[in-house]
Amino acid sequence: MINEKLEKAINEQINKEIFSSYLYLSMASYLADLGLSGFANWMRIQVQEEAAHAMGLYDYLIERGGSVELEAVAKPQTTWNNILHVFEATLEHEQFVTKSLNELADVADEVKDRAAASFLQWYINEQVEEESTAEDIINKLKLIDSDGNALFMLDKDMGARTFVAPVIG
Ligand code: OFO
Repeated sequence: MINEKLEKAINEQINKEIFSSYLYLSMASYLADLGLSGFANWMRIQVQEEAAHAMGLYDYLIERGGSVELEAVAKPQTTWNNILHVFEATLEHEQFVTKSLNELADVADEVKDRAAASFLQWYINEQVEEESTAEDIINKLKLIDSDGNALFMLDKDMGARTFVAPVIG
């Protein structure tokens, strides 16, 4: 049976992952409104990734004999200043999630649940890639600046992204 404090903290993280998915879904619609279908596609894949992250924690909690207790999902922001602002907000959000996962792993350590700590390490490692990908896109957008052709090419690249279900744990 999983420790109650850890169960509560994992439930809170499930909510954050679902919110991430919801936030990126909102960003995808903003990007589609800008006519950037490739970027919108990229963000929609991100939506699926975040939903998979939430489900990984959901399944883990059940596997450990805990109970999933879903909370309300907050309304996400619906508009940004421009495309660069979208990815800066993405990076900021991922940094928030990284901090939250580190705190969650601290709870697992505190209650001496090594299995949970080991499981959560996958999520912490994943954040390195999540942050670095957002940084990479920000750098490209800064380089492109107002070059419409370069933005068109990048949008095409972003449109090629496909969903590969993450193997969690
Ligand atoms: Fe779930 O990795 Fe982003 O938030």
